Amino acid sequence: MSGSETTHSGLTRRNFLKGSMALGLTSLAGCAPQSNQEELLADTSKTEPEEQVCSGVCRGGCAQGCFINYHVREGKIVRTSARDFVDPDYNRICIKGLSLPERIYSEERIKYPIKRVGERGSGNWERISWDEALSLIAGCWLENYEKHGSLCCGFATRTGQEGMLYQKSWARFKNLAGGVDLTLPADKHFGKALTDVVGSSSTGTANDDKDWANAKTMVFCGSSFTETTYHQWHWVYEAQQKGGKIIVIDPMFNGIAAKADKYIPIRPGTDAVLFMGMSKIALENDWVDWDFLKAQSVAPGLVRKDTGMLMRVSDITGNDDDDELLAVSERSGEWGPLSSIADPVLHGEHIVEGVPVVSPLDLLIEAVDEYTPEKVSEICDIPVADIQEVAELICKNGPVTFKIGLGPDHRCYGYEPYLASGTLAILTGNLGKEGASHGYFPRKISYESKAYTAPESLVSMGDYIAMAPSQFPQIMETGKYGDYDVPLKMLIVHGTDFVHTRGDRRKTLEAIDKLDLLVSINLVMNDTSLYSDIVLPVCEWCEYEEINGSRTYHPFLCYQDQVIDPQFESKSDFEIIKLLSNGLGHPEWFDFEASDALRMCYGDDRYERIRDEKCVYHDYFAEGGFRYIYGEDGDWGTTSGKLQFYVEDPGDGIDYEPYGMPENVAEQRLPMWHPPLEAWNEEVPGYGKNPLSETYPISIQAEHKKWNSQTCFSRVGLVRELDPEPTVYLSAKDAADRGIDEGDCVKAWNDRGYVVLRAHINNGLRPGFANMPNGWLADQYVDGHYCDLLGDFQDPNNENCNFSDVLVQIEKTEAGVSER
Ligand SMILES: Nc1nc2c(c(=O)[nH]1)N[C@H]1C(S)=C(S)[C@@H](COP(=O)(O)OP(=O)(O)OC[C@H]3O[C@@H](n4cnc5c(=O)[nH]c(N)nc54)[C@H](O)[C@@H]3O)O[C@H]1N2
Ligand SMILES: Nc1nc2c(c(=O)[nH]1)N[C@H]1C(S)=C(S)[C@@H](COP(=O)(O)OP(=O)(O)OC[C@H]3O[C@@H](n4cnc5c(=O)[nH]c(N)nc54)[C@H](O)[C@@H]3O)O[C@H]1N2
Ligand code: SF4
Ligand SMILES: [Mo]
Repeated sequence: MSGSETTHSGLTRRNFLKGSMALGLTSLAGCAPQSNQEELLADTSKTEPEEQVCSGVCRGGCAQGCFINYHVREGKIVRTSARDFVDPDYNRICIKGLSLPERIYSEERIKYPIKRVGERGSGNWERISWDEALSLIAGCWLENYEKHGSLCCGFATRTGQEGMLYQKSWARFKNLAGGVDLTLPADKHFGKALTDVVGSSSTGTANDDKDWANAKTMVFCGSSFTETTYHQWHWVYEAQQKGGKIIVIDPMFNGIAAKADKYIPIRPGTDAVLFMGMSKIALENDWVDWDFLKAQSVAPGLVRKDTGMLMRVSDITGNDDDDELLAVSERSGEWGPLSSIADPVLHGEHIVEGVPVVSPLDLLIEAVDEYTPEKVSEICDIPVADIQEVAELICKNGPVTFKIGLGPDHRCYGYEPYLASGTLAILTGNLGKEGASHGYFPRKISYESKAYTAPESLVSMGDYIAMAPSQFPQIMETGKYGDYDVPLKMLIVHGTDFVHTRGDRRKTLEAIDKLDLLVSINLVMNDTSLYSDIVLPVCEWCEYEEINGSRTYHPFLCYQDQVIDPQFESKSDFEIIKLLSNGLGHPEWFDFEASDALRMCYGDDRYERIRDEKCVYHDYFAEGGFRYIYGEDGDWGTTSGKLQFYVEDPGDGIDYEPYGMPENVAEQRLPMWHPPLEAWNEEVPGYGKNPLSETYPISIQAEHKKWNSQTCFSRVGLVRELDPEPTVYLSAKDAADRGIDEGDCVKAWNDRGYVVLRAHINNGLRPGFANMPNGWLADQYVDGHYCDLLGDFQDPNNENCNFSDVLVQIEKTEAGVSER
């Protein structure tokens, strides 16, 4: 254990209490015990080792950010438990949080820096010192930098670590060193669409979890809520107990479907059609909240026929500051700024100062017009009566909370379901009030850290540019990204499994072979580490001071004590970044300590409060109480300032220039639908199935399971005991057609690759649709890899990985069974 204040082993409980009191119980800089006075005062002459309790945050990719007690005896963490938040209603922990001691002391951890000997991926390694590792990395980097400039080095990260110090320190380093950002674009459609439609924050548009209790209808679409969002389930259950109705739209009868009042087993990839059909029903039955629509949405605005943009006062004055929307008065026919027109027209075409304009609401009505209940029924494979019933419930039994999960996102054209469902929420007035929202995380966390991440006083070595990771093989092949020359020679991967997550693993591996140097910074050997040239051992989350970052559902900032010293030769990401900066000849970039970095991110006062109190509300919430309703102040933060069922500029915010700009901006402005690019394997009149499905008739998707946080716990024995091996779930029909029994070993393949794994039968799956849960590493499969099946083809409108837009064939195999 490090730091003199945190070392109490060997003390009796009484001595410890005295010591703690002398210091002031909450003023310990390191581990502050969380015990009540009674417990502390209880006389104990027991000889068992003293237990000290430290605070921490579990911060892998599940984004729950559970507040954790580390129970320490004789300098060792013996167990973890849930720790009290300021409001204990949020207290939770899961089996993965309980398994942290095993993760910390695991034999699987990388103990010291290692260097590849022999072929990439051969698994032969040589132990090296930190000095040697750093000089190899810096040597390669500086040599290439001199020849080619900053774009010689790429970086990839993703959901491995949700800490503020981690995220902002890497951001600062990359801004100063320059390079290519190849971070996985997962979950992009949903973030982009929510920003465009509902507003200010890509993921922070939900109300606080406690607000579930106010919902009368809850819509779960493509959300594996009881697997991935299980800590929120009790709020939902409470709402249901009060009479709230749960609607579940999902091609798989999943955990939340088992709790549904109405379950809709939709055809995969067709959600946008269902939501457009329901919007048509809302409009035709006059189940629209007109007051809300007029006050909060773009409905009273005017779309310029020439540009497709919403018309603004500035279009007339020429002054960009006049960015308010224009509207036309119903009574007088005169135009003016929207806020000055009490009776805006909602329909028709007009000429404003010589510019022909059209009503966005009319454009919406036109866009959804073809989606009659009969047509929706055909495309989505849902009975007309069910469509009517669900539409009526959503339109008439408000307030409604929409939870559109990531199922629809992980497909090509994944933007569409979020725009279409957002449109229904807008039409029915189900935003910005209690019980009504459409989002994922409850709030936007916007601590100002620009001074830290982009320091003006320091000069960077070159540009830092985000590029679509789907283009990684192309970049390595041609040295080009669109019009840019990209002399990418090395890649530094941290907090992600680049090889595992990018799609089409075999292409990734071929491209990696063209690099001079691949560096993986990790705790364990993941698929990327296995193919790396140098692997650096990183600290476990409790081995250094941290504060949770932006992605959590709960409304608290929580402090991670340094509970123990870094194990083995590991170093924290922050310390590694410091060493890299020194190696590049820039010690001045990080000439301070981790706590100074946290001070720069959060500000001195806030940092000290979090450190001392361990858990505080985000400081823009009222003290002593908490309530968060997104948008109740009418501040939507969209480009027009209004809720947008008409997205005037869907290309805005796509940062993968020059590659990733939408090709067809105009069609993305309104709800629409395309069949999935690959996984379209059922015959629908007018939308013939993909001919590839004759050869590969099964579409697979990857559910995120409660036993994994992506791959963060893949090598933790306790968790693997409960969920020991990769599996594929097949419908009873698909299994029977192939003579596959429960527990058989099967091979799934397509033109790109194959995987061999255990099969289970799930009667809740649609025939032709299989589930291959995510989060396994190459050596855990019998053979092959799920990611070998994935394509890296692109949605033409947005860069995103298409984990569930995949066709395969599956058959029983004996391969590998004997080795198991
Ligand atoms: N325990 C745990 N929690 C996690 C994670 C984890 O790995 N483990 N990962 C985190 C991350 S990064 C993410 S992105 C989220 C993902 O969490 P969720 O938003 O829950 O998404 P998935 O687990 O992908 O669930 C997908 C659901 O969508 C359904 N689905 C698939 N295709 C379609 C479709 O076309 N239409 C409809 N309506 N449904 C469809 C599937 O059947 C499945 O039920 O979870 C986060 N939380
Ligand atoms: N086949 C398939 N693949 C998928 C998905 C799918 O549905 N199917 N889902 C995708 C989705 S939605 C997402 S968001 C991505 C996430 O993809 P990744 O970001 O690759 O997922 P993680 O498993 O969270 O990656 C975490 C890695 O970071 C390491 N790590 C943990 N803590 C630290 C730390 O403090 N420092 C450093 N340096 N490393 C650390 C972990 O050991 C692990 O190897 O996966 C995607 N991959
Ligand atoms: S893995 Fe997620 S849900 Fe489980 S304890 Fe950690 S933060 Fe909480
Ligand atoms: Mo994700």
